[in-house]
Amino acid sequence: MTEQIAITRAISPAMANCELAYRERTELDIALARVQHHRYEATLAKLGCTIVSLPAEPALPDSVFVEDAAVVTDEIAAITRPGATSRRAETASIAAALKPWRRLVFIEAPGTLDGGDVLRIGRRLWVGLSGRSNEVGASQLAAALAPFDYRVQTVPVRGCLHLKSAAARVGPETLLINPDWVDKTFFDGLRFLETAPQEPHGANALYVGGAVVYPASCARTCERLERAGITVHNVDVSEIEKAEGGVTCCSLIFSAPDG
Ligand code: CIR
Repeated sequence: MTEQIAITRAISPAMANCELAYRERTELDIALARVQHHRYEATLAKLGCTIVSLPAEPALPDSVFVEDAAVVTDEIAAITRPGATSRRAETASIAAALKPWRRLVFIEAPGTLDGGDVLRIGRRLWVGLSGRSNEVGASQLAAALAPFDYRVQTVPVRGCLHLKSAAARVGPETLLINPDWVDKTFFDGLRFLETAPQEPHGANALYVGGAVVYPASCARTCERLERAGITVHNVDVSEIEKAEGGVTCCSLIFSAPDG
């Protein structure tokens, strides 16, 4: 089987100063965040990923959320231009980490793009138009992927940070979705599972190694996943959730070339 690489980055000591868009700021326990992040990495390793762990960036509060700094397909790595200006410096070290693996392309001003807004299933790609990613960023990504036969479409999202706050892959062709934040109509041909009404943040799930890494905070939605026959690995990410993060955002997962 093709080796899966997962790039992660240690929690920044400045994480308490993170960006917040829809969540209220509450006290964040950095020591506990580190423990939770290590357990998250251990879960990815158990599911077959080789972890490439980057050192913490003390000056960049949100730098643990490596997903936002790049979009990696089998062919290229698009280094993003994050929507939050405080996050733009995160991309330099991610570009350096991805350079051995992929040809790099760069999203440029006035384009903005956060990886959390990019959902990929096979050769289909959806780009959320959110407070962080704009049409220009989406079309630059589509242009970079044009030679490789992807179908790229934009999707408006409302009420949440990113597209993958509202919908994420939980099976070969299944989406876990909060229909209040994104419309199902954009995802023709897919099967849907809905988040439990009490758990609006429950759509962010990480599909890897044929299983789903899923936050312990969303027990009701978790039951729905298990009832649908999905294997779930629960992780407690309470401190990451306080920074408006979830399980997809703490890693960049891609295939290593064979051989
Ligand atoms: C931010 O607002 O940018 C960070 N505090 C959280 C980013 C989470 N990223 C993600 O879900 N892809």
